[in-house]
Order: sequence, then C-alpha cells, then structure tokens
Amino acid sequence: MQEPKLPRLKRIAAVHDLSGLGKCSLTVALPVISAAGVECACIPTALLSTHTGEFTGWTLRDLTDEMLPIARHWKRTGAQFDGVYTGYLANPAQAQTLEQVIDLISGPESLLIVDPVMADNGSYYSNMGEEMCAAFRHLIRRADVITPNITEAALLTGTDYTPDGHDEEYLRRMFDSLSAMGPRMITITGIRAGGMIGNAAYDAQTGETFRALRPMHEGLFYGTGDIFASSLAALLVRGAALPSALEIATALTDDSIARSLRHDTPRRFGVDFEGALPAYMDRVRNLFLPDPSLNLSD
Ligand code: PXL
Repeated sequence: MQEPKLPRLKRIAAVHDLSGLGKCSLTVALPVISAAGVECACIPTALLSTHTGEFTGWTLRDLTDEMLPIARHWKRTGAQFDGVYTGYLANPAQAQTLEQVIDLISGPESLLIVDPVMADNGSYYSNMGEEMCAAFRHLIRRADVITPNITEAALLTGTDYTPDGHDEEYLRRMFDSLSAMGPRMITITGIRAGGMIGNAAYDAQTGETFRALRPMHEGLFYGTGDIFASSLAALLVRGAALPSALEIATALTDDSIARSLRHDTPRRFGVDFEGALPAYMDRVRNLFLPDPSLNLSD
C-alpha cells in the first residue's frame, strides 16, 4: 500500500550570525527549528569565532555583501519561505540589506519574526549601540512577531530598565508601545518577578497577555534568547497558538539551562539544549496530534 502524501514541509529562512563556538544564533536556530519539524534555511549575517559575550579576541567577518546574492539565488530556485526569522546583525546598515532580502524571499503568507538582538542585562552587547536600536525600531515596523528580551524592550520603547519586579503594569506599557510600532505578536524574554523568571507574550489582536514562568536560576545564560525565539518561530510558522508556542519554547529553554547546570558547563559556552531536544520534540508532537498529517514521526 502506498504511504499517504504529506503536506509540504514548512520552511523558515533564518538570518543571523554564525558564531562557530558558544551555541547561539544559527548554531541554535538550525537544530531547534529542525526539531520542531520545520526546514531551516540559513543566511549568515556575519561569521564569528564565538559570540561576543565573556569571550575575548573573537574574530568577525561581516557578510553583508553575500546576503543579497544568496537571496536572489534563492528566489530563482522558486523556494517558498513560510517564515523569515532575523536576529543578530553585524552593523546597523545591514538592516537595510536585510529589508531587501525580506522583500525578495517573502510571500504574502510569510511570517516575519524579528529578534532585535542587541543587549542584555541592562546593557548593549559589544559593537552595539543606539544606532542599532534605531535600525531595529525601523525593522520591527514590518514584523509580525518580535521577541526582545526585557533590556531590548526597554531600549526600543525608551522605558527605564529594571532588573527585577517586572509586574503587569511595567510589561503592559512595553507591550502597548511595541505593538503601536506594528507587530501583532510580541514576546518579552527574561522577565523576573517574585523569585521566578520566564517569558511573557502579548497578542495585539485580542489584547491578551500570557506568561510562562519558572523558578529563577541566577546569572546570565548565553543563547537562551535564541533557543526561545527559534522554537517560537518554528511553532508559530506551523500554526501553533501563541500561548502553546510560549509554553513549549519556555520549557525547552528552561530544560536547557537545567541541563547546563547539571553538566557544570561554563556559562560562556552556551546552554546544553541537545539533551532537552527529545522532550521538546514530544511536546511538539503532542501539540499537533489532532492533525496526524503534521506529526514529526511521519
Ligand atoms: O545570543 C545573542 C548573540 C548572537 N550573536 C552574537 C552575540 C550574541 C550575544 O552576545 O554576541 C555574535
């Protein structure tokens, strides 16, 4: 008997840097998006030896000049992109090239997910500053979904950053101000309140907010924003509802942190998401269970 046909696999174009060591951006987006049953095509914005946090002496090659030729070639192949998911940029001017890439490869149904990667823990990353913030303010006007952390949300909205006590009112002001810029779904990562840490989401179409919180682990974990946003992007592209995507992306992030702590992995090498992938794939499978044609086991 012939196997039944399956629907076309969803495809995301991930436009981030490739940091060879340190588990962030593309080295996280590829496995996490693939494990959610979505193809991950990649456009590297820059090639770095490591990410720029807690490492010294890292190398960086700006790949702006490659971005449009790659996008033009992709367009000639006729490939469709159900999502374009953007992250770390090598410089603020690259945002303009990125907009041209988006114009070239997006279709009317493509979801644009922008992670305005530029800061954490109250300050900008190395090489980042107000110009990058301005570039992201411009880029997010056309985004469907944005995934800033609390520092980035504060910078984008001109809100004072506070490291803890992110109550309903503080978040609501940020959500209102960010959704006024354009995006219809917003998540804010790294929110802290009452000894808990996690992520919040806002659906601008319904006005609903959602939270997924876990007991706090102190300190900074590199790449966790990328794990969360990659998972969220894949699930939304597959048609998941925002609260389910928030919950599953948060669970993967939290499990990855817990595994890193058990392995005693030095923080700068990123978090150990690898061993958290099987449980993540089970959650994704269960989410799409009512529609067996979408199951990962197929
Ligand atoms: O995880 C965010 C990120 C991505 N890419 C590079 C980074 C960082 C954070 O430090 O340095 C190169």
